[in-house]
Amino acid sequence: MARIVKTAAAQMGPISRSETRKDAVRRLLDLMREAKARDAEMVVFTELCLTTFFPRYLIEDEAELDRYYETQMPGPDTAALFEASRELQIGFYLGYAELVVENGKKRRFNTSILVDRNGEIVGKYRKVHLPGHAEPQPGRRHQHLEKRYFEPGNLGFGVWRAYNGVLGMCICNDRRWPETYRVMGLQGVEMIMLGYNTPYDHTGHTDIDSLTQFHNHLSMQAGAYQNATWVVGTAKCGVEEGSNMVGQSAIIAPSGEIVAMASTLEDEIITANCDLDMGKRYRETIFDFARHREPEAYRLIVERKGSIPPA
Ligand code: CDT
Repeated sequence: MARIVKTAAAQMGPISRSETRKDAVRRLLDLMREAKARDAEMVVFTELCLTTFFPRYLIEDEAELDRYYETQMPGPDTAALFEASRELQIGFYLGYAELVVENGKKRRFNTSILVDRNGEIVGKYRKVHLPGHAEPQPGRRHQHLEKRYFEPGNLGFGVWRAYNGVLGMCICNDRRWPETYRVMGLQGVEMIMLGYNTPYDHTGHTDIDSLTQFHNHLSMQAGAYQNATWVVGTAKCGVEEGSNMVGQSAIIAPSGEIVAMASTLEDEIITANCDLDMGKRYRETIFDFARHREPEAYRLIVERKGSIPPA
């Protein structure tokens, strides 16, 4: 019997710098209700979906910076999402900036959580691959200071038994790295959820940046196919405070095919009935990891790296 998860990706249009947490949560609740009306049982929100994408600014005042982070989840402004989840019986993935105090020291992470249909958190992930810089770059129209405002995630790439399957999470830039998918693939992941904020001018090289939409889908489609998993990629997009960000949120099957894609640059729900059994035929044939992977050969290649003669 098929294991269908009726899944929604909740793309968001821009969030302005003046928009409050309450405003953003109101939009998320509208998206959640629409996902439910379209019969979804899980909705994937985006990366840092409670505020504008603040790493584009140099923020030197610590109190001002702290306001972009959540110190509790659920917190006073986000509790409504958990209540709606319970009431509507719909789960969600949510990306947010997390601030924790450990041994008197502030630690900051770019985080996502997986919530079940009863409003309970079942998994937490902290973004591993942080793009951009720690120091502002001269000449850039928009900074990308994730390396300043977050430390690399310290929870690894876990997977969780939920929704009658094995689910995993990653965040934005993680989707470009094969290791992200493979570490979860080796744990039998069946669906990977992720949110992204991707400005078109993210490398500063116009020829590369003109391929932003292609590289967005290329990364997720390759990750899905090579690891026989569903990938649900949800954008924050459109022109946010002058930064033009890619949309095309997509739900991608283990075949690597896009089965649903957003067509606007605004708040938009897309849905698909994702059969978690669909990856099985790939895992039993072309991507039977136990039969066809050659970990020993990979180890030898890595070890020999130092002995490659200089060009
Ligand atoms: N948010 C995020 O990770 N964005 C990056 C682009 C910025 S690189 C300076 C991405 O890989 O989409």
